[in-house]
Amino acid sequence: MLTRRSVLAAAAVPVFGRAPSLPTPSPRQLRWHALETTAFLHFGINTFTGKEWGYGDENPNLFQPAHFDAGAILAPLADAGMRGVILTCKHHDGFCLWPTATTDHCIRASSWRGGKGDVVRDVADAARRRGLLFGVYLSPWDRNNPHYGTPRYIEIYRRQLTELLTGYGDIFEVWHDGANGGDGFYGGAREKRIIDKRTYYDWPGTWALVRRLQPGAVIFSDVGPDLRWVGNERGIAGDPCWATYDPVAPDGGPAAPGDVRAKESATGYRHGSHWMPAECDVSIRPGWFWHQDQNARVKTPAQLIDLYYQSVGRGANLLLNVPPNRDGLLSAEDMASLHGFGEYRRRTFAHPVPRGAEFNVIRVREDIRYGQRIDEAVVEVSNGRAWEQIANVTSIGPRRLVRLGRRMRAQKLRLRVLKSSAPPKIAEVAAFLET
Ligand code: FUL
Repeated sequence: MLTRRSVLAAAAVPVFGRAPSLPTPSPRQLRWHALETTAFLHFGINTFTGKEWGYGDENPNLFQPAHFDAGAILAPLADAGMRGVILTCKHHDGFCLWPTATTDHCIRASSWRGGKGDVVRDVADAARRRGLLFGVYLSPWDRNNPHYGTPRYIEIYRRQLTELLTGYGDIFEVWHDGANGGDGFYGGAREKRIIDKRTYYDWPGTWALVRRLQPGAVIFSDVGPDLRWVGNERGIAGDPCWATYDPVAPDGGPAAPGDVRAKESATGYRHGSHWMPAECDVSIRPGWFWHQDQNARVKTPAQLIDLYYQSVGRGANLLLNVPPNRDGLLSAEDMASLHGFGEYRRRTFAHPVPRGAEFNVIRVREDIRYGQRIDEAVVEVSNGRAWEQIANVTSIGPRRLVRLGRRMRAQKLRLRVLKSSAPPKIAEVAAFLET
């Protein structure tokens, strides 16, 4: 095996005068890093109206996924290597996919399954059966709720979160998006409500609730506290992509969800003060929700593979949205792409290549329990005495994948660290063959 353990990995390490103190991941962040790829399910009233952002005045009875089967949705996702799934329990339209006590704008008001359906329950249970972790998306913006914009809505939002975080077992991730405020139904008012993104939600209070109810869950938003938005919805991390970061608003002041310098979210800061790695959310289709007329525009396996290298390969995680259709299942086009992506991952990454065999992909990892220590390094190979440089990298962190663009053979492979901010702790240097 051409891996670090058997072959090498040595490094020219700068000498340090004092012990470094770099940000390090929490146990909940470490669990998340190991997942690499997770699935997003955008499913709800929009699936039936054809919209991306529902106004909040939809008739709940439109929700009629006649063949809904959470197990059938999750099987192709798990086969494609997804290790967790996050469901849009409530999108901006305010329609709740579980029988919440907080509003009638929910699944109970649909005749589907006689008003007894609970999509959150079905997905959470099916995830556990498949060995996937389960996470929740709860839109802070609610275009249906009459109280949106007042303090009372914050109480309602927290009650909804409490229902989700206490009634559905272990939650690995809580997702708060940044789209906040604007036109809506708001109980019939049909008006525009603008909120102060920095103060209205009292995010620290909501995050404290999540910590209390689900201490193992990572919290995602534009500003963390555990995971940061990567700054685009194309699924592409910056290069470099540092796990450390300090969110800043466009005006240089304190950032808030929906009010952050997105460009810098992509790269993070080399010497940022928080461990706040990037999550790359992207849809397999042009839209987040399923639309019939987008069936021919599902990303191909090759496009998903490229995204994998541009996200996971740069040390971020990929959150891939695959929206269920009106039947309550994944469409054939999406399943075909997932299958191709999964086959590629198995074929390429199941085993590192043996010594002397051909390879064209390199994977290096730092032991991030000690922080992100390496600033810059080169990958070198040797078939005799001389070492030849085949790649250079900056940020590594949890992982860096390098596609070499040509096949090579080598007896030895090493990572030579050119610059680091503390003595490097290398977890892996391995070679793979993509075909
Ligand atoms: C955004 C939302 O506005 C989109 O509809 C989608 O849910 C995306 C993942 O997050 O903030």
